[in-house]
Amino acid sequence: RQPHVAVVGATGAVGIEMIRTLERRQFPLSRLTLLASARSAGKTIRFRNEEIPVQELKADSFRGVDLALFSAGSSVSKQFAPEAVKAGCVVVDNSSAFRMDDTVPLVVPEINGDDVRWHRGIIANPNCTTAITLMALYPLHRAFGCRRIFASSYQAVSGTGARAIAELERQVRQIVHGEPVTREVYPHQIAFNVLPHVDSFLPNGYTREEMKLENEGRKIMHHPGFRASVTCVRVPVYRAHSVAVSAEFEKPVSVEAALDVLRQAPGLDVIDDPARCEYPMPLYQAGKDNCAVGRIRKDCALDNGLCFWVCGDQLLKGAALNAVQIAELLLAT
Ligand code: A2P
Ligand code: 11C
Repeated sequence: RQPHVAVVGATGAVGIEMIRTLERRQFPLSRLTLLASARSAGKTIRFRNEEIPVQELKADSFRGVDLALFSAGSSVSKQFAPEAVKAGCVVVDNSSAFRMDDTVPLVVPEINGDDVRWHRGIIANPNCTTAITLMALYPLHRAFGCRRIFASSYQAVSGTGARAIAELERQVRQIVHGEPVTREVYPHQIAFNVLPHVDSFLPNGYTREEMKLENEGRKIMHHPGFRASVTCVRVPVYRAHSVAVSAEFEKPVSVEAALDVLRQAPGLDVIDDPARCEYPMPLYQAGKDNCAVGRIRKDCALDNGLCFWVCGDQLLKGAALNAVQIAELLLAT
């Protein structure tokens, strides 16, 4: 019997991609239930030539549902994922609510797919910047043993959600028409600007988003000693995150050996021909399943160090695609 699948947050930037990804990958499901807030009840979303009505999420929404993909924020996940599990449903949760819970696997299928086996009803999907960075870092870690990284991210507004996409569009229009710029989502104008601020600040001066790379990276790579010093930056890009990484390894590394490793890594393309101005860029990674890595060079300030630049569609590998890949693994195990 094929599973009855629900998408929670079906009208959001990630939810829409989850629905498209289920359709595109011909995920075997018998029925699709779409859930969002009361504001969206009555809207319809097309799936496999059918207009499916969006329903208001309620505690009893999961009766008869086998598998639920959640992407409606942490507070919705905290409140409703346990309800779904009680109803016998397995949850793949894209929020940060359960990622660091020891009873919840945190999975990137290309890295630690076996971890889905020990779930107790909830499996967490990693932070988008973390997932994209690890797609390139993990194969290098396996080959050379990564000690630590220094990284800066360049994160697209769609990471914040549908309202932030609208904010960038509106501000660009306002500036072009010489109108006053209005703000609703970010603390500063995002159009023609960059904000060194993603998520909320912690007592150590980093933001929550910045610390996710170390904390989630340790769990996903099974590497408790991994260290990461990160600056996360919001840029006026609609879609696809980029990360500049300097990584220090236990073993000596060369660009050639790193390229060999990266060319064989699943879910990753190498685009690296600086002489022809070829390197990954978010504009061209948007809409692609694979992440892309380039600008691979020896780090001139670290021993056994490499610098690289990795880009990925954070709504896909950073969220919806990874969640659907986890669901596919669940069906296969
Ligand atoms: P809605 O569109 O009805 O507000 P994004 O990250 O793009 O902002 O999307 C967030 C998603 O989470 C949307 O689908 C949104 O639904 C949904 N959502 C937000 N709050 C709730 C809630 N309290 N209950 C159910 N869904 C919610
Ligand atoms: C952003 N990465 O681009 C964030 C959004 O941990 O799931 C997702 C935050 C998270 O703003």
